[in-house]
Amino acid sequence: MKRALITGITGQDGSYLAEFLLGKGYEVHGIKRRASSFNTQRIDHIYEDPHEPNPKLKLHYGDLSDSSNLIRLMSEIRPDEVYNLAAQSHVAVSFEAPEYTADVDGLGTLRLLEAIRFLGMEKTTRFYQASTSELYGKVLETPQTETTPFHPRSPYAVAKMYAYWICVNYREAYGLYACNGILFNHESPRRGETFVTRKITRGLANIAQGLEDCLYMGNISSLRDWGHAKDYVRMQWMMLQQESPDDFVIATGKQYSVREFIRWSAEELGMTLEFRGEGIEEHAVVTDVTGGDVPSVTPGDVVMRIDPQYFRPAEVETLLGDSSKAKTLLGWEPEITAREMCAEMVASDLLTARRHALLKEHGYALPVAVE
Ligand code: NDP
Ligand code: GDR
Repeated sequence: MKRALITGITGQDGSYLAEFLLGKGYEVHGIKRRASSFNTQRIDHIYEDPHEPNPKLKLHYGDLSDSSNLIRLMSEIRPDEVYNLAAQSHVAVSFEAPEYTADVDGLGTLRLLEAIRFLGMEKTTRFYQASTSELYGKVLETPQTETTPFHPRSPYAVAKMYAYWICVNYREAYGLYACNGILFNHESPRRGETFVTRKITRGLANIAQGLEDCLYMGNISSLRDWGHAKDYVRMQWMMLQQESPDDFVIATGKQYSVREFIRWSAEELGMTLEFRGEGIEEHAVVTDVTGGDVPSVTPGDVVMRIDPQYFRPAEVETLLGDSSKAKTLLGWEPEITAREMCAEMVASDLLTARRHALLKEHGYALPVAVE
């Protein structure tokens, strides 16, 4: 039985990857952070009582900023495969907390690689690094491939660039089996609530159910290549099954604007939107309501406005990936389109919003968190 260690197991990708590896018969170990409240919601459904004999999923407290913790866990677990998914992964937040982001996203990767080397496991342990399309930043070539030059545009991207190169370096210097997956944006109903797609699907579902009035957005002209997290974690595993390590771009090859994603989400709920005005005056007006899922919205309502607080000091305006290498060498292709994913996310957030609305109607509602 193979043993895997996932850092960031409580995040979006970590939860899907854990499910995937358990399905393949792996023993899965995950690092979770100590928090003042429970932070395992995304993996509670696969959690196994440690008192049961031979649980296949084991969680350990740890943090990528703590070398001694990582060395101890690595020596106790002795994993065949390490998936380094843990990160301060929010680009906008990295401008607010650049030093922390550099420590966790950049040096955290080095700490894991050093733990493997220090324990003499460089010939037995394979390493996956969650690299990112943010490395391309101010894009120098479209579409972006494994050979497109990097130009990072945020403290997050700069930290991830260090992580990318330290993986390449440990592969070249010590023969470590280390791969970079240069993943473009991928989403799902488990996406963190402050990333743009989830903010939109959750916000509009809440508006439809009368729990919020208006969605406040940043740069909605931004273009992204959005895939589904389930498709992308499959590729993370595939990368570590090759004979020799390599780096791969993972993308769908299709690009849409944030504005388009807002329009799709509204359509899924039965609302037709018209975007009016320009720049920070731009707003979305409901022109038609056709579905039965929007009891609280009527034509003429403004459901989206621009708030400059969500603009970034430096923006990545456009990203579009070419994953031909992954298709040719590994036979990987995405199965879920961005529009299908949007529909799945809206359906999931609408269910939650309906539950909330029902509680509100009966006087039991808790406040709905918004960003
Ligand atoms: P999430 O933000 O959903 O998950 C991040 C995970 O890292 C969480 O489990 C979080 O724990 C954990 N974490 C954060 N800081 C630390 C720390 N100091 N020590 C240990 N664990 C920590 O990210 P995703 O699942 O979306 O992404 C996974 C990885 O892939 C990240 O590295 C991200 O940067 C990268 N990536 C993501 C893309 C995407 O579109 N989703 C695209 C390209 C790359 P907690 O739950 O406690 O917060
Ligand atoms: P990104 O994802 O920065 O690409 O990083 P995010 O969803 O945060 O932003 C995508 C684009 O939407 C614009 N935008 C807004 N973004 C947020 N979060 N909130 C808003 O209100 C808003 N309005 C407009 C952004 O400016 C941006 O252009 C994600 C993360 O998962 C990274 O960890 C990962 O490396 C990259 O994807 C690939």
